[in-house]
Amino acid sequence: MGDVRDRVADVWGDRTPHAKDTAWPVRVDQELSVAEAEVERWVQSACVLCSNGCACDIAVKDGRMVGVRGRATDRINHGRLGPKGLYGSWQWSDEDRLTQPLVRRGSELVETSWDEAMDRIVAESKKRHPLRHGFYTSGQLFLEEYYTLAVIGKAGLGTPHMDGNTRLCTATAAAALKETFGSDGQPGTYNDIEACDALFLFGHNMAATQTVLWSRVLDRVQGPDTPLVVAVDPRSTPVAEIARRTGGVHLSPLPGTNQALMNGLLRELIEHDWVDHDWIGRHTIGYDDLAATVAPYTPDKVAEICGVPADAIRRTAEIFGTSDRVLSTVLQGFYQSHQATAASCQVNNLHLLRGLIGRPGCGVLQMNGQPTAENTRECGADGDLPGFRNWANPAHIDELARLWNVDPLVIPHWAPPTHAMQLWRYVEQGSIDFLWISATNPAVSLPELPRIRDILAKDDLFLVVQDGFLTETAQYADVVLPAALWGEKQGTFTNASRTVHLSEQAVDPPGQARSDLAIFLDYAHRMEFRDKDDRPLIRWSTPEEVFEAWKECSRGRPCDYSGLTYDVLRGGSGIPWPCTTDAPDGTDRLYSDWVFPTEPDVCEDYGHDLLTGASTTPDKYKATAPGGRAFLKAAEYTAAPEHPTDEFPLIATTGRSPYHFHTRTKTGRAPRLRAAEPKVWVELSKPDAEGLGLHEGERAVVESRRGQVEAEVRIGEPREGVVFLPFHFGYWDNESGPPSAANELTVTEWDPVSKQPMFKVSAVRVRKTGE
Ligand SMILES: Nc1nc2c(c(=O)[nH]1)N[C@H]1C(S)=C(S)[C@@H](COP(=O)(O)OP(=O)(O)OC[C@H]3O[C@@H](n4cnc5c(=O)[nH]c(N)nc54)[C@H](O)[C@@H]3O)O[C@H]1N2
Ligand SMILES: Nc1nc2c(c(=O)[nH]1)N[C@H]1C(S)=C(S)[C@@H](COP(=O)(O)OP(=O)(O)OC[C@H]3O[C@@H](n4cnc5c(=O)[nH]c(N)nc54)[C@H](O)[C@@H]3O)O[C@H]1N2
Ligand code: SF4
Ligand SMILES: [Mo]
Repeated sequence: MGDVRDRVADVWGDRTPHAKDTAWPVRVDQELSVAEAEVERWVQSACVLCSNGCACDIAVKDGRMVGVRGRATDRINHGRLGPKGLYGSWQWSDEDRLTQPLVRRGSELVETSWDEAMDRIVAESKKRHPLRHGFYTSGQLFLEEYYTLAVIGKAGLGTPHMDGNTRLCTATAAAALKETFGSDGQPGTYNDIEACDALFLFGHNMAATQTVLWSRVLDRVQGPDTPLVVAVDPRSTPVAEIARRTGGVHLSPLPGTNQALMNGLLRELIEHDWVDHDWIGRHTIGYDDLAATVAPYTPDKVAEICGVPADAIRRTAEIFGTSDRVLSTVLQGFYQSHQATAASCQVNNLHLLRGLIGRPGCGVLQMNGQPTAENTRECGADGDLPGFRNWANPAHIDELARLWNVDPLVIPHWAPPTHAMQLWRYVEQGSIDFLWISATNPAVSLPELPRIRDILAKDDLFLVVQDGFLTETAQYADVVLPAALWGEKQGTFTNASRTVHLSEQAVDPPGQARSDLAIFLDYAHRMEFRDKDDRPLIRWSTPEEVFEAWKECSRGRPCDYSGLTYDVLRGGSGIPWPCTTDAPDGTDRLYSDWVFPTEPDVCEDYGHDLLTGASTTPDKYKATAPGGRAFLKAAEYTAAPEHPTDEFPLIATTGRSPYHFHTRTKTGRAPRLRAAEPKVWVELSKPDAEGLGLHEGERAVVESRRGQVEAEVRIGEPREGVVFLPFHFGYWDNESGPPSAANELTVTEWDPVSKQPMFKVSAVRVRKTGE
């Protein structure tokens, strides 16, 4: 079955309803700029415009990408693609692609050769102590690129200052999984959608941000045995609308109050004894402490803190407490807040209280956002060590040292790796003055942009930016490296459901652009990194060779890739890790044996106090004798660091539109998507708009203590007191226009455990433009 409808007007496409516990039907989506008969080759890949990882084939003609088609045989999307996958992955104009390296001469960036650009980088690098180097990478490169970068940073230079924009994105997913289960690793699977009786979305606007996954949910909702849907979001999103339609609940908490709400839900479960005491006795630690912590959070008290009706809290808890199989997803409404890890752990706790884990339909999906964020984490290109190893466990450091044939002391592990918010602080203070940014655009995506621009513009900073386009960030660089993008290079990546896909090279990169892998390898060779025996530290050159090396690094760890090969990944569908000789087809669902990776010699982290972020010492951790049990971790609610005042009476929250991806470097250049949402807007509730005398379509200024944005007014979705702005609109196509980036407004604050910044709460005021 095919579906050729316009996916801008009709984001989720035709319904293919089906019953519970039956397979999601196939529907193949395709978009071509030429007649199908003219396509010369179809090249296997998967979409890199969100964490869903929809498998597709790229159509090629005359050396150019001319379309995409969803792969019917793939376990993730069963043929479907959403608007970004269909139009944003290849339809962008490449007129202004970077095709040659650039170096700064005075105030100008001028074209240069690869040799000169790389020599300049290497000269600056050799001049400096390793600890003056910082690397800020992405959730959008390939596994092979991250692993190479991680080895360069950890065993070549020996700097702890490496993190990804994944800190802004999925750091909390990783943190919440480590705190509860001992290690990162998605417990659930997308297949739980077919099997669940209730679906909870915590701060996740799946309808806009994983549009294909939402089609999968809609096909259950429209079939027989409709699951009850619960949406927790201060805006009335399409998810909230479906929640109401299924007889579920839309809870609309004030931004920043998730932890109070979660404590309230847990208390209700305990009060009604919707608890599997036998199961938690055998498989968890911490019940008494959890019960004591949540005891004061009565429905009335929570109703007051969160601004939601007490009965809605009761009903929500009842749905969780009495449905046979519950699937939960968690994303930025929870992750980008001041109690991010705490609130996300409470979702895990709801499942643990009832033993709803490791069984069909009972998944927890601590979601990813970016397409390859999972790999940043696994490979240790963020503030983690490769293979989910524990930086505080000397045996794990020894394993890496043996694998790389280096002295364990070379691998930085004397303190936790530097998280991105701290990395930027070090650059601000000048202790890091060599910063290499790859595949991310912090001049638009980091909080408090006026501050970030000052940091990027520092005279004593040597800045390398590696991207396909001359982004807002690249304009500050001393050296700009032109990168090959998706379709122009080969590699693998892993989606939010642990499924690994291979993306083949379909076309040549433009001009002299090179893959990120080739660039990192060139740097490693020029730096002459050596192992203990004076052999080159990095002895691979092709993506497949890196993949083979990575398999060894992952062997025996929770994210075990040892049973995978490029050829196996060409077999029709992506495959979920762990994939080993014992599980050659991969593993759909983790923890079906209810043994969690919490043993001290296995776990990725010894954990933290959720309220303060203080680390648990190894000895204290060992004393809890986890024995494969999961942790029920508790925390009180604390108020957000920003709150409405007389001067700034509204809360601004930020997020996404279905048509644009982040700072729009691709989707802003794809004509269909650009036309769908050409410029920034601000959403207000009806009463707030009336109070301010604002009407739909008028222009308004939104101001915080840090900056301002001018935007078009839309009236509708947020709850009263809350305004919403998409963060997509930087300045590359709006250099002389009024400020349009939501991060002009946001604040430099972060969660104490995951260190993920708080993009979802800023105090603002709004006025009509010109008043
Ligand atoms: N179309 C599109 N899809 C994308 C992306 C994109 O840019 N565009 N980016 C991808 C990436 S990297 C990511 S991380 C994901 C993000 O995917 P989501 O997390 O679904 O997206 P957001 O819009 O950032 O935030 C989700 C919701 O959180 C709500 N929210 C705000 N504050 C609070 C709060 O205090 N509590 C609660 N409960 N909810 C709150 C917002 O109203 C919003 O609807 O999307 C991925 N998919
Ligand atoms: N206010 C607010 N701010 C936010 C968020 C929010 O919800 N609200 N969400 C945060 C989240 S979750 C995220 S993930 C970040 C995203 O923030 P960014 O990572 O800054 O956003 P992107 O626009 O995706 O930037 C990726 C860059 O990589 C380039 N690129 C793409 N592919 C490749 C490649 O293969 N190689 C190289 N070298 N470059 C490539 C693209 O051209 C683009 O410039 O934003 C964060 N910022
Ligand atoms: S849901 Fe995500 S991965 Fe799938 S087509 Fe859309 S953007 Fe691409
Ligand atoms: Mo993200």
